[in-house]
Amino acid sequence: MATFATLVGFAATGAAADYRLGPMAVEAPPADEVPFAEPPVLESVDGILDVTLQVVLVDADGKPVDCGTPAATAFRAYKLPGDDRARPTGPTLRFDPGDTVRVAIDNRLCAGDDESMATLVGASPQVMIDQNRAHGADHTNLHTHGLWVSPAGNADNVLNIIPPGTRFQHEYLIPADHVPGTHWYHPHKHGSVQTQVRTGMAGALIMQGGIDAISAIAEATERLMVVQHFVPVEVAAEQARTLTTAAEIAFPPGEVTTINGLRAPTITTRPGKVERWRIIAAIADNPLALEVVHSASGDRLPLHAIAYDGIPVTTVDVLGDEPLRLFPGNRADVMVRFERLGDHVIADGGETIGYVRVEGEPVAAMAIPTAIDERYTHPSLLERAVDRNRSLLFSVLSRAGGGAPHFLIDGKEFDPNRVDQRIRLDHVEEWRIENNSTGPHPFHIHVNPFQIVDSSDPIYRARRGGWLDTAGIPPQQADGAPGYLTIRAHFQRFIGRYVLHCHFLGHEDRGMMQIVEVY
Ligand SMILES: [Cu+2]
Repeated sequence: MATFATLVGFAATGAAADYRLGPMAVEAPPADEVPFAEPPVLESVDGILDVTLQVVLVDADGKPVDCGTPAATAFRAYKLPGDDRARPTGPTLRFDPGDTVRVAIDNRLCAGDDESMATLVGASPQVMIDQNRAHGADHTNLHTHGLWVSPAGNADNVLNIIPPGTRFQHEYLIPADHVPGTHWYHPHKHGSVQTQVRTGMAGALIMQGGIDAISAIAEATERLMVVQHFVPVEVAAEQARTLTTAAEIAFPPGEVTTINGLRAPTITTRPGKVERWRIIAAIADNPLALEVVHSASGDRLPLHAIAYDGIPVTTVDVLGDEPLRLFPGNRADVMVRFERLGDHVIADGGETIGYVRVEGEPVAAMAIPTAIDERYTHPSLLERAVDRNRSLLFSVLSRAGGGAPHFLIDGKEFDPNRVDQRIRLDHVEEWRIENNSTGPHPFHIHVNPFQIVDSSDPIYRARRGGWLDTAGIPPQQADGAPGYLTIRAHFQRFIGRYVLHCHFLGHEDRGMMQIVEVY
């Protein structure tokens, strides 16, 4: 197997300053090309998926590092117990609606990576405000981003904390009527979410069924693309201390973009082929702007989006003139047809992150759907009576004396002991979420997804009625009015406390999060 260093493109012995490689060839894969590959897949059997994931600190070859022997270039990773090396992307978990999914997290990170966690455990409420900063990088937990499951107990409970040296068993009962789709898992321990996600802790959750059975989709070549932005552990730790403005924390420099942990991998396909890509923005910051370009002509290939955030659309969204924009946490299932021979690049913001080489004999004509039957997605709430309206405001306030600003929702930083939104079970609510910052904040709410009603961003306004679980609240408008996103959600089935937050995870770590309680 290729070493971890090869996979993510870092020198095994490189100092922190060497982690960023030079510019890649932009039109064709290099001579020593990396073939496209996917993470290992673990699939449910007879309705049960039972997995243990070890959380380990690894060296540049993916080998676990003993505590007390810091490596120059080390990452955090989800490792399978039987493997002697971790891969840079966690294993893919595949299951069906109605399944029971058990994930044990065995936290083998080194205690004392961050001493400040110890001072917070058991701290008085007056001290708790201090937790709204980067801290506790060796403590973790698990979030199943996009799954409609219980937020309580040992299910999708992100208020849980798994200290180093401990193991915690999760159990997710997947509803039989869950809309199947593309989701992902990552840690969500407040204070260390950004640093853990950008040093390697992410993997795909694929719920099978639904639109997978539509013939044009079933016939397409399916590929998973877990897109990650990597920095080594010591760089993430340094940046957590030194990057202070809202923009620096949301758009940190120096990340290496990978697909399934591979730097600029090459897909090989045949002319006429239609492919279905499950793309996951498994990132903490720096949104993606993805495009596929035919190298010889410079033409951008249309991407046909059949699902966003794992939830099928009803009218297929054809992206021709614009790149596919994904905020951290977003997913898109897109279909793309390769008609012409030759090399193509997959680019993110103009930087090459992959290649597609089209060669060989043409295949028979393959279809791409233009519409998807509404029975495959959530029933629309646009004509439903609204039980309650709410408004929320995301803002950033500079701190007296300097340093990182305060990241606020409704004027307050996160407090785990305060319930910010109490919601009746089964209510349909409409929320107007405003942003008076100069940059966007990606809004994410756990458990139930939401439907777009309106926005000051024309891209979202054009997608009125579409479903998401993460959407950028646009920045303050030219006339000084706040940017806004209006959504509807149906708070179905699950009671308990969970969270809404900014998915620029460095903003979340510093306080841009609220507790929701459905009762
Ligand atoms: Cu934010």
